[in-house]
Amino acid sequence: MISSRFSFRGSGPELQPGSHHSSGHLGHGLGPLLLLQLLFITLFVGVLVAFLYRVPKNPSDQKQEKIYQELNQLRSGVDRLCRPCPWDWTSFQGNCYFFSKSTRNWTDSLIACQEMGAQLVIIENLEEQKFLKFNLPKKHRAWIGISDLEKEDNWQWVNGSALSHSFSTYWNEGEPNNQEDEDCAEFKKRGWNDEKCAFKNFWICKKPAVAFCSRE
Ligand SMILES: *[C@@H]1O[C@H](CO)[C@@H](O)[C@H](O)[C@H]1NC(C)=O
Ligand SMILES: *[C@@H]1O[C@H](CO)[C@@H](O)[C@H](O)[C@H]1NC(C)=O
Ligand SMILES: [Ca+2]
Ligand SMILES: [Ca+2]
Repeated sequence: MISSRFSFRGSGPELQPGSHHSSGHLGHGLGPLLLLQLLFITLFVGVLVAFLYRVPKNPSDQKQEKIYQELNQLRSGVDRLCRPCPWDWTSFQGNCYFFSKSTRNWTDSLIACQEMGAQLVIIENLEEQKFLKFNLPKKHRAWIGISDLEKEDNWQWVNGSALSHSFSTYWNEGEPNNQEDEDCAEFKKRGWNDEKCAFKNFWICKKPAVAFCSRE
């Protein structure tokens, strides 16, 4: 009688009618049966707990996977929309360069760059010098951000820094010659030249690339 309280219908051969006969002597007959049932219950609960413990992990893994995928989609979307440089500008080593298609005198070129949130180009190293040489349109000469307007033969970048002596090789042969008073520097494929600042020339602007989408 007691055993039937713990039993599950059809859960095993132990519940055969024969086993009821042994319910006469409580102490001996029920012992192994009850133990077996408890063992099954424990096992069942154990498996259930293990299963329940596992199940919530899967949806959260899937959720993470989904978030990860959405993040990737978002990122590629940003990459498609995000350009390190504006249209018509060329990107090089974290900066953007604008090669003008019209001409202005040096002062107006300086202003044109400022109006685009940039600077008349300051050349920092040989790689940049080579980049400009390669990218300057054929037959163009272009203003760069250096002049000796303040003091003759004292070449100064537009941010106030003096021209480093190591850059003397960037001048074309025989330049700067200050022929009839030339105080503004122009970039030519063969090397820099000092030119009259009133001369209408092409020009080159430079500004930092947009940092968060600068990987290319
Ligand atoms: C001017 O620009 C150059 C190149 O970016 C930089 O090395 C230098 O420190 C700047 N000078 C000043 C005074 O900001
Ligand atoms: C540059 O051109 C502007 C007009 O476009 C003029 O007002 C200015 O005086 C010129 N500057 C020089 C240095 O020639
Ligand atoms: Ca000069
Ligand atoms: Ca010259």
